[in-house]
Amino acid sequence: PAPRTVLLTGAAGGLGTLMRGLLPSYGYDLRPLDVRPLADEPDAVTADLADREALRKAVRGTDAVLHLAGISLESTFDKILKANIEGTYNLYEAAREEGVRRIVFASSNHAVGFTPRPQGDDPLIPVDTPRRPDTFYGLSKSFGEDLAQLYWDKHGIETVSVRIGSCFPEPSSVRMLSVWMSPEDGARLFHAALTAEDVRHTVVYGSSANTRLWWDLSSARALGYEPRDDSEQYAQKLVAEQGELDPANPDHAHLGGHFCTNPPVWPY
Ligand code: NAI
Ligand code: 15L
Repeated sequence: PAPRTVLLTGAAGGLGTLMRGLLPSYGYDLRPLDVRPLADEPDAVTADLADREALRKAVRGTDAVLHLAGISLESTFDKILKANIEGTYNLYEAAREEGVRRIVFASSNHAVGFTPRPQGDDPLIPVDTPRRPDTFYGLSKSFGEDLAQLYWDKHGIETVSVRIGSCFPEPSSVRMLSVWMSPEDGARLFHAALTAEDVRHTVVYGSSANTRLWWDLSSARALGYEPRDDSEQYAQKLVAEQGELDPANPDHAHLGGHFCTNPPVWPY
């Protein structure tokens, strides 16, 4: 049966807030969790991913987890280790102990961020391109994908790892024209990832059907995902403001963009 009750970790974050708005219309009953309290959600669980008992209780009785919680930018290795690496391990252990069989993991393009971006007629980047993290943050997403594979092979827990590009209401840079995922397409993709059958551990890129797309969406489409949006409607304005990407500029050379050169740092 299709999952109904879904634990949403990172529910207070940007993407979590967007998904709290969009996913209920697909029939999900979301159980929000975040280390930051969610005042407007009476059923929200306030817990840190370090709290194994709280995680075990939070996953109990759910059909699936949409795992968005964690540090979403670059930080010190110690902080990334605690929140993203140990935190994701704690979540998978809780799922194993409580018999939850499906996790959708918010991976990131920064797991492969040092991959040169396609230019001209170069082929799209396939999902099995070697991982080339651009930050400790990207490294933690690479770890999460390996953890997901281990829990499939060893424990039969299925995961779709979604290497999200940039999921915000609108793209705000020329790079984002290539990697943007509209929130509505994000909800479509997470819905497909939660419901597709026999996914084992599948890695997909998460973006809209952008004219300037850099990577191959075929593994996402194989889940039943049909993106409807294209960032090109924002191109004229962004290119007028910022210019086209410059092949000689190191900030523009790789999939991960400025994360490769000067990554934004987690402020907490
Ligand atoms: P965000 O930073 O707005 O939200 C992350 C949430 O996780 C925050 O509410 C934070 O309080 C919570 N969190 C952090 N550490 C925690 C811990 N130890 N225990 C419990 N909760 C904790 O990030 P955003 O943009 O919403 O991203 C969500 C997820 O998607 C992240 O895992 C991020 O790495 C991933 N992602 C997001 C992209 C995007 O375009 N928004 C792109 C690629 C990946
Ligand atoms: C990410 O992984 C970040 O979480 C998000 O804030 C964006 O910066 C995105 O990548 C991006 O590559 O634009």
